[in-house]
Amino acid sequence: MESDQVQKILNGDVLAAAKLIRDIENENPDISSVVETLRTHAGTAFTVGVTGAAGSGKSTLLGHLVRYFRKNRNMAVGVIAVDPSSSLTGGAFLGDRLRIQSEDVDEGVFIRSLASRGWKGGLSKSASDVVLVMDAMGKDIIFVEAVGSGQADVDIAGIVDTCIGVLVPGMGDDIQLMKAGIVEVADIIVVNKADREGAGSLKALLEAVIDMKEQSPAAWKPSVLLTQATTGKGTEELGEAILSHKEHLTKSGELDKKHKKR
Ligand SMILES: Nc1nc2c(ncn2[C@@H]2O[C@H](COP(=O)(O)OP(=O)(O)OP(=O)(O)O)[C@@H](O)[C@H]2O)c(=O)[nH]1
Ligand SMILES: [Mg+2]
Repeated sequence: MESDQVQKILNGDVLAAAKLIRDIENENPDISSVVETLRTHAGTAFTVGVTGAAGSGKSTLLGHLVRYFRKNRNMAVGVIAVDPSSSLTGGAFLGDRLRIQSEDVDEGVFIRSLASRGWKGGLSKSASDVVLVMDAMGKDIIFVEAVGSGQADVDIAGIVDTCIGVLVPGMGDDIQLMKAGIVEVADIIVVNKADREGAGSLKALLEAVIDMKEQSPAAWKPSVLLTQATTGKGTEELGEAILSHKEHLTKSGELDKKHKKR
């Protein structure tokens, strides 16, 4: 039974994976040995967290990133949307909400939404188990979308290889936002809604804050990108920035370390 389920997931079986993910979401204790077995087969996927305030455009950006990595880079893509309030499962509604066009979804794209309300083990435990399932399925790159609220940013950053923080101009006190932790944990900062006033100055401010931090020359310096997710402007550059960060992690040996730790 159990090895059958493991084998199916390793073969990329969507139904078997969906069932296991539902059990992870419900914190069903019976599945821990399946998860542990899968762990021995996983560890090759590159993982990317996308955090930011509600409505900052994370899902719209993800729609473009899925297309970029699937179409331009021919990679198998997984997407996990952590929804703090509601429970959604599969289907067109999920795709709609994730703002991913159906023509961009083929057998190489697997999307799941997780409701995190009431998780006892916390966001990072369940989300990282779901990442593991998608990794075992053979996905090359896995995105985790989560609404950022200080701690959630930090939680997500702890389970992914690259952390993207999404900000938008005109949300009031920019310095407050930065103190909230995005600058601390993000490898790439996106100023989305670049069509709005103040995007350029927010980018400049972020760059100044980053420059003020003391860093060794070999360390990764977070990049700040302007995007307009509604049109897709800047999103290919975002895809390329993710690959640059991946290359940095690979060359410095950090990627190996992160994956071993997991
Ligand atoms: N003007 C403008 N609107 C945008 C841009 N990107 C996204 N939006 C709009 O912002 C709204 C929220 O976009 P989503 O992608 O759902 O944002 P989100 O961060 O995923 O939202 P939650 O998942 O609810 O936290 C939608 O109405 C988008 O059309 C942009 O670059 N410019
Ligand atoms: Mg969203």
